Amino acid sequence: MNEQTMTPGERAANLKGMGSSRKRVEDVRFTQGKGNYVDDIKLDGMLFGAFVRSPYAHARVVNVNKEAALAVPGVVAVLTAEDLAPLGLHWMPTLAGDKQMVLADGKVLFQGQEVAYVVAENRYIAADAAELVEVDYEELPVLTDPFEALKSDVVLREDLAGQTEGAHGPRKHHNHIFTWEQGDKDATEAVLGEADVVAEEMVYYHRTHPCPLETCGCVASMDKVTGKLTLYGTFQAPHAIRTVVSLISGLAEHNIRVISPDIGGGFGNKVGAYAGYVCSVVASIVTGQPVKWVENRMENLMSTAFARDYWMQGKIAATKDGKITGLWCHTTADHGGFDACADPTKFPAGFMNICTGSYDIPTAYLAVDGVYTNKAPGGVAYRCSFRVTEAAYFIERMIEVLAIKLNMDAAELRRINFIRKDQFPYQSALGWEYDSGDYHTAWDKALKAVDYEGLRAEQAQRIEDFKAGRTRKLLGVGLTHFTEIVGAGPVKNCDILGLGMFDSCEIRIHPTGSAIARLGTISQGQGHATTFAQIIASEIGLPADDITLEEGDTDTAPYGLGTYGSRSTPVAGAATAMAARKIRAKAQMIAAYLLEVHDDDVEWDVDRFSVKGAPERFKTMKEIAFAAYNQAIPGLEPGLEAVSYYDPPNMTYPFGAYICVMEIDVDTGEWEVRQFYALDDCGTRINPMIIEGQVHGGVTEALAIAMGQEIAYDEMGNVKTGTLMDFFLPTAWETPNYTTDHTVTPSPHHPIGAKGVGESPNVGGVPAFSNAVHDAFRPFGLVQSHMPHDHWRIWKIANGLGMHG
Ligand code: MCN
Ligand code: CUM
Repeated sequence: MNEQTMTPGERAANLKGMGSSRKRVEDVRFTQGKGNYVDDIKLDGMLFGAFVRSPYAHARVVNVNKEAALAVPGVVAVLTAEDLAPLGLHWMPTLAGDKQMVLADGKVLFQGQEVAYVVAENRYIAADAAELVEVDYEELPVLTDPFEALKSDVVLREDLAGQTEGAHGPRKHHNHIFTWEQGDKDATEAVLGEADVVAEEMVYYHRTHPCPLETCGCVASMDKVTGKLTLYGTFQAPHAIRTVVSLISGLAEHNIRVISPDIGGGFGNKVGAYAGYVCSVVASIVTGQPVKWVENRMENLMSTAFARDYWMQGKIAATKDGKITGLWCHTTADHGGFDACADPTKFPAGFMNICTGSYDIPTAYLAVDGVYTNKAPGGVAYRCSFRVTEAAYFIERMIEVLAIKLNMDAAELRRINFIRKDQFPYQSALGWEYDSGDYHTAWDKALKAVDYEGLRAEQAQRIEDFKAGRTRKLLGVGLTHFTEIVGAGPVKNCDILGLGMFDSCEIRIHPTGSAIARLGTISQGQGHATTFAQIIASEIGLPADDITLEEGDTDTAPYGLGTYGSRSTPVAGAATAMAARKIRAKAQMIAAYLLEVHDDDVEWDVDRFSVKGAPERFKTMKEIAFAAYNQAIPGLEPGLEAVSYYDPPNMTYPFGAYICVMEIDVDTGEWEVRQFYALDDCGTRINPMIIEGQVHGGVTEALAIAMGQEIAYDEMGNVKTGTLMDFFLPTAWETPNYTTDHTVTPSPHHPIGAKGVGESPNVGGVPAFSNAVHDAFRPFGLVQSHMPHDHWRIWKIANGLGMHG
């Protein structure tokens, strides 16, 4: 085959562009142990930092005695708040407009809080010496329940005493952080008052943790000769970290280089700024040596970015035929000791106001109260799309509860309330403009795929058999239709610490027709090096295999806001397409010049420009690239590169229909997922295999959350699930088979029509699993029970319903 005889289809296949299940290029390194993670970084003279952490959830720190620790050979320094105070670094600003102690300043607010930082020649010495730091604590009353906290006289945040205004408006109580309201309260209450039917329920989405395989860590290296600080770390937003470090340390931003090397899973855990980063930077500046800090598993589970912990009180109103007329939600949000949620500035409860879900609900009201408790800070993490997980769980539970009240089939109730295809773009009652969707098509496809009618018939038979004593197993059918909102976001609405949430891509074509692209995002396992090269391949006709992709080095990558909120494809993916199009536009001029025709007389054809009407006369992109470096048009600057900073006009709204079929043993509480069907619509699909992988991973995390995983506290504020002995992390053994499927509804405003997908499976998966448990017990009177549905809790449901004789 040569360039003359190959068909356009063959040439396109050669590119491995959009739509091809190109194998992940990064896996060659990862599967051969050639990944380069933070802990692989070893610099000359590198020291190691370890924290002394509080065993108490709430206590005054009366005294810290460093002497015994400092006497250990190999210990270089022990830092406390007193050492950081003169630098103004004993507290740091949080992404949510609050501030957080870097090292305990007079008191501690959660178990595992950082009290002192020991720097030593190696990790072992640092850990041993940390044990020798003597801290005198005076215990204080502990508040782990947000409802109690709002009534208690105990003041958690003494530093805020007397402050009636927070970063997001008035504070109602000394343990209250903010109230966030959306929608029309009066109108919603009026609708609820007049409705035929109102269902009311408290939906709790428990506290959990992303628990990536690689914990958080960094290496700070201050070069006192050049004045340059290099900070390697597990950062999901390297540029934002550089700016934050500059603002809080006073170092000039050009003297800071932040590098995110390979990251072993982030899942939102690695968005925030942690005490470990600040202490490592300070320690490196003080000692003049590089300092590494890497959390162990317990530290990771106890102290960095938890997820959820939302108490959602809901009321949903409908006509007697099941047409929903209104939705009301009041959420009590447990933020722990500091408000360190990583939300866009104007959204203290993230995008919780997507809680009208996939439904055409004319009137709605949402209020969220953020509350301080004696738990770890964080709160936006774990494939969450900024609280969309909570919102989807809430509405998908409320739909089920309403179906019970109406004595209706829950699939039919959804169908009659879906936003119709012709209603897009759709303005929701809580303020969003859904860009596109086709929910009915997806829903019908899903129900048909699992033989929904057949399942209901089987379930009816099962109930009969159960009642007749022929079986002890129930069958549950868990339905979910979710709508995601990803791609933060329009700069006019979305910023983090004043940094607009655009993203970027810079592409350089080399003379021989290969290329390097650099983005403002950073992969943590999502396969960006594979997929973004595919976008470029399709846009400019160079094979994806000839395109290197680089992310995560702030000295070389264009400024971007990073990877979370499934924003890379919606925002940086758009920037990639736009930068590629700039290159193509210049290539068109060069091609026309070389072919001696007018610019308008050439047309794009997969990997080349050819003369209109004379396809045998063409210049391939490879030829054009070379020409750009020596005989480009007189007067036109040489080279072939472009950069795009993309500010999306709107978010993208992926959606999906998930169905879980579950068997439950009422005597043991054991469950078994018999079938899990996941239909995702993420618009134009760049790499179907990677999408499938994202769905498998996300549904498995959803299984974990719904069926067992939690960060539980006792009344003393002790973390009861701080190790992988008691924090459920599914392995291949517990993971069921999944069937994936799709429809394609392109985003109308995205250059290639793509929507994000990374978080969809968690948004849709959790309600599907939970609804399956509820559905199994629905015929026996269960309306609502809280996750996680572990064996013990399921057994208790059965027991409470009198099923144990
Ligand atoms: N993709 C595609 N076609 C689409 C949409 C996406 O082929 N229409 C591809 C993308 O090009 C990318 C992957 O799917 O390779 C995920 O893309 P996207 O949905 O844009 O999400 P991000 O790249 O921004 O990743 C963030 C998202 C989040 S927020 C969490 S949390 C999460 C998730 O990704 N963390 C992960 N998936 C993860 N997967 C791994 N392995 N590790 C994590 O830490
Ligand atoms: Cu919310 S977890 Mo992801 O956005 O990194």
